[in-house]
Amino acid sequence: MGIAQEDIKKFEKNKSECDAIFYQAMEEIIYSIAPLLESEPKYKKYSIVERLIVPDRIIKFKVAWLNDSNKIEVNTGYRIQFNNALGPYKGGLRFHPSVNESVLKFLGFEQIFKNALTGLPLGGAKGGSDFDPKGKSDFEIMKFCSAYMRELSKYIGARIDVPAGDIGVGAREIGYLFGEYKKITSSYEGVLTGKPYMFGGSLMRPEATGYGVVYFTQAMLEMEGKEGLDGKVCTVSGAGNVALHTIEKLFQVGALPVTCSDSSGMIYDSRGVDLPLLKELKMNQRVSLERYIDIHPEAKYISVSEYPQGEHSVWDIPCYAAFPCATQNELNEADAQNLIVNGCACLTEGANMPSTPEAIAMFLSHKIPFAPAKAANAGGVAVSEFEMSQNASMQRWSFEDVDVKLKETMQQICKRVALSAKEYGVEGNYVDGANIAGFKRVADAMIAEGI
Ligand code: NDP
Ligand code: 2IT
Repeated sequence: MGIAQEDIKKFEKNKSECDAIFYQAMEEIIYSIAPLLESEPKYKKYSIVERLIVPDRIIKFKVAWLNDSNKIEVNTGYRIQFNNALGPYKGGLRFHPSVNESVLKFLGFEQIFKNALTGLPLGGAKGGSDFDPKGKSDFEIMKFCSAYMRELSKYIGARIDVPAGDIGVGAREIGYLFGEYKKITSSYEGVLTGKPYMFGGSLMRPEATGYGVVYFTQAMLEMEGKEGLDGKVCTVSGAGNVALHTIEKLFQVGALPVTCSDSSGMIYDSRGVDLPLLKELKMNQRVSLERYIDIHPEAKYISVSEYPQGEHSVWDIPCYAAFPCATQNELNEADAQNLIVNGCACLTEGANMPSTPEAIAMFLSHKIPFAPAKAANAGGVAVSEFEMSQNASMQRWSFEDVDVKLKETMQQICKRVALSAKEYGVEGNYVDGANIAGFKRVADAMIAEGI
């Protein structure tokens, strides 16, 4: 029995306790790093895997807040501080009804390796709440954020733990969270990233994840000797921060993004999606994508109720490159099959773990360049670190400066990942390359820091 099988068996007993989504993330890493564990006995000697899969601490608390009808509502808040071997805990906050401990554990675990891949001094964490922002008034969002921060403020700090946005948390929520932190502590510090520019946010943080996704894809296509994105039809899922800025950068590099989606359905517009309209609908009005066809009746809207469970009709559309940018496990084996049959030449994960293990295996077995989330969407957290640097030194960097640094960072990550894959005998496998390179950096720091 090989080292990976042994490790998997050992952790199998945790499966029922920790549950499927965290196990999925953990299993992928353990399989990927098997060659490294074989060749470097120090990682076994220092029990790095056993230590890494358990968060440093899981903070769970009640969030009671007053809605607009003067009724008290109660939600659960979390912050999972996973590992701070490389720097302060860092990672987003997700507000979505599907949030639970296991989802945040998977996200926090992935974040450790993603942050390590950036080469920046960042540990890994994730937090959030089962609070559903949909349909809430601005005042309700404000009251919830204040109540959530009243508890969270006890555990974070500019050099301790620096949260940011994720699903359901953007500049508006970060603004309210920052305001409450400031009131409680009287401290004006870079305790959150993704802040509005007027009080310490970095230029380009809103765009960073999506732009980084496209920069990574360009670097990977070049590395693999494939044609670039110019003139190519692309499919994108999601219609939030990551999806819209991926679409924006795709247009800028001459590609034609033809789809997007939200939790109620998808839009297919063969002329290229109307980005200004999408921004108006999803960022300003916060309404369903269905409204797109009021303005563009010739585009196609397919409601989620129209396609079978587990199938995502975005992936039925032929494309050169596909960009899942909505949520976890949104692209399954059947979707991968559809994409490949229709000639898809490259897949880049904008969301965290959007592809199931079976879908990933299908891409890898067809030798189609596959950019895993922890490498491809690291541009967001990288620019978060740039925001921390600017706050700490009381400086403001220009949009162009941040853009240049982001592009360089994504190119370096791509190189790092490709080299690791080559070194460990899996050339062209960016999934294993990312897991190995990320693990190595964290593991070596853990060994050097003692237990
Ligand atoms: P947003 O909240 O801005 O947007 C999320 C989008 O995905 C919305 O269009 C939403 O639809 C859709 N969506 C969410 N859940 C589901 C679901 N269960 N089924 C179908 N559609 C869904 O979030 P972000 O764009 O910030 O995040 C998207 C992904 O990118 C997440 O996986 C996140 O972890 C990851 N990510 C985000 C980063 C960031 O900087 N923001 C950085 C790195 C990764 P609707 O509009 O109907 O709610
Ligand atoms: O998944 C992610 O990398 C994020 N949600 C962004 C984290 C951050 O701290 O900017």
